[in-house]
Amino acid sequence: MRRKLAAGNWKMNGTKANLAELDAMKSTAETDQTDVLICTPATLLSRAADAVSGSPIAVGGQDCHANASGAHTGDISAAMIKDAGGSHVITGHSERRVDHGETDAVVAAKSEAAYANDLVAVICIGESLEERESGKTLDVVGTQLAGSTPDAATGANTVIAYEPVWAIGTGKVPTLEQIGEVHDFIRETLVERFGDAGNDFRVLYGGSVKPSNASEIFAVSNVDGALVGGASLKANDFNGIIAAL
Ligand code: G2H
Repeated sequence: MRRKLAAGNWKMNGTKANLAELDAMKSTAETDQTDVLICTPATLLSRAADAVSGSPIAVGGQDCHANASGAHTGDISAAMIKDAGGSHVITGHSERRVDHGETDAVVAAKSEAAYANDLVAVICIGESLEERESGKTLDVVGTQLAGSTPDAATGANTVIAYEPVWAIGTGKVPTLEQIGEVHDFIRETLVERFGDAGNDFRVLYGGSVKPSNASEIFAVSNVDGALVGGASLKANDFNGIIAAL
């Protein structure tokens, strides 16, 4: 039985003042007994880890370098995320793939760095609008899933997040049928590659998830939770999503 996961991605948002939002999420996370994760900017991670200490909320990073250390100005390593109190790291978010030219091979290497430091990798995949409209969605998602997921991936060290790029921060949400088609495909592909263990991976949906649409999305087959951007910044919104799980 896969536990549901409500994961927040604060992206490049938040300063110390925003840590109060984490406090306001604690009681919902405790009552609901679902897994809750907030991936903060690196600057807040250590403080966020202190803020959620003793609660069921986990914190994580939004990216890590594939290397352990060295001359990579501005980057952070998986070990640094672990040291700051993180338990997870997002790898291959489409904004990193687009803004920083990250390829599937780079995403896989970053995910391996996560495993080496006892972090769970939240590996993101998803098609662009052009790819969706030209009927290439499953090809693109299948290629990204194969290339970004290391052979060492398991349901314990990896979460897959399906995020159609055209639905991110746009308010546009795929139909439930479209979400179900891709999530079923991801599950089948994981089972083909990893055998029965492919059933252990949680597959999250991401892209304009809000309290008002969370329940119907979570009811779709093979949707094990959500990776939430904008609606994870405010406890009022994110608590509604946690409660919908
Ligand atoms: C997709 C998602 C969080 P939003 O990027 O990863 O963002 O919920 O704002 O569409």
